[in-house]
Amino acid sequence: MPCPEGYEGEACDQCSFGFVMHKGACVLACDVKDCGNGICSLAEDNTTYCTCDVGWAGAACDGCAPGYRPKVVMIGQESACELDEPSESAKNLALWLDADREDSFQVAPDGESVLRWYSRVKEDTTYFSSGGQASARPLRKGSEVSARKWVYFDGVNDHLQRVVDLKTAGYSLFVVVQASATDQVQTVLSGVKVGTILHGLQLQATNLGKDLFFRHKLPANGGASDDVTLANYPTSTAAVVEVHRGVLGNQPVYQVYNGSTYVSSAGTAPAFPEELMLHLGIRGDSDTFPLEGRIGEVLIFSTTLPLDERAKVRDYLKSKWMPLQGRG
Ligand SMILES: [Ca+2]
Repeated sequence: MPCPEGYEGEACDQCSFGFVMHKGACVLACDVKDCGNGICSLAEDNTTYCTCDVGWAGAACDGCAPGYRPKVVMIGQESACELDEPSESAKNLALWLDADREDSFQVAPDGESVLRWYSRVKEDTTYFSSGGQASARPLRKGSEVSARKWVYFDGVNDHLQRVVDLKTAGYSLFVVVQASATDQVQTVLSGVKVGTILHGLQLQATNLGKDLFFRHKLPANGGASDDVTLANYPTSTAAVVEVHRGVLGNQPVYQVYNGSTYVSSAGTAPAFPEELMLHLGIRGDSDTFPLEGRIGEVLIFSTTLPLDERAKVRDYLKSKWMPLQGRG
């Protein structure tokens, strides 16, 4: 007498191929697991697993795969994962550091201290380097803010540097940073023209960790500088910091975004020098004002992004790094 469908063996107590034992019965393999965004697959040993659709991952294909993020959808629409990209402006990226990308890092054998941080910009094989001393290397590790990994600077010598070629009149700069709220000036990012000791660019958390200070200074303008200070910038929580070099009434200006409005400098806002030695976590010409905090992502576009593009990049960074905070 033949066994019922799904059973085999002398006593018909084994499951046939394509069926698995589930709650005492042999059922179709694909009935036992909900592969939300994928298909149920059967392995040689009769176990099942989900083969996820592109962009999805996890045992039940219910999470976004590395390199993808949850797409914001309307109520009633199916959830989706979209490619983890800042926006269509990505083609104008001159620098893209992403702390969450495993393949962007070369770390020491301890598994955490950063030796090299590569840019995600395609065909850019150069990297930020921490130099030789172990005590000067920031650490790449997870945080309580999100499941993603950040690069942590301990406030004592930690820094990364690289020459960045930015022959551009305008740019848009975004940094995801959380500086500790201590009574000291902290350098998030700085740049010096190669071969000089003067600042080309400084981004600092200062004044009890509550203000953000941006300065652009070039040797050519005799030490004068354009300064933009934002009071009460939320450096005690992770923030997206933005600086845009654009034009306002025929005058080049810096625009720094404080979360709701743009604050502009009154100066002449010189462009980047051709080559800039860019430093993360330390002021370029000295070991002073080191950052104690963490950096998630750095984006530099080689053009001044229009307002709608800035908003898209900002939204991308917020959804990626600050999922529990307001999207403002
Ligand atoms: Ca250190």
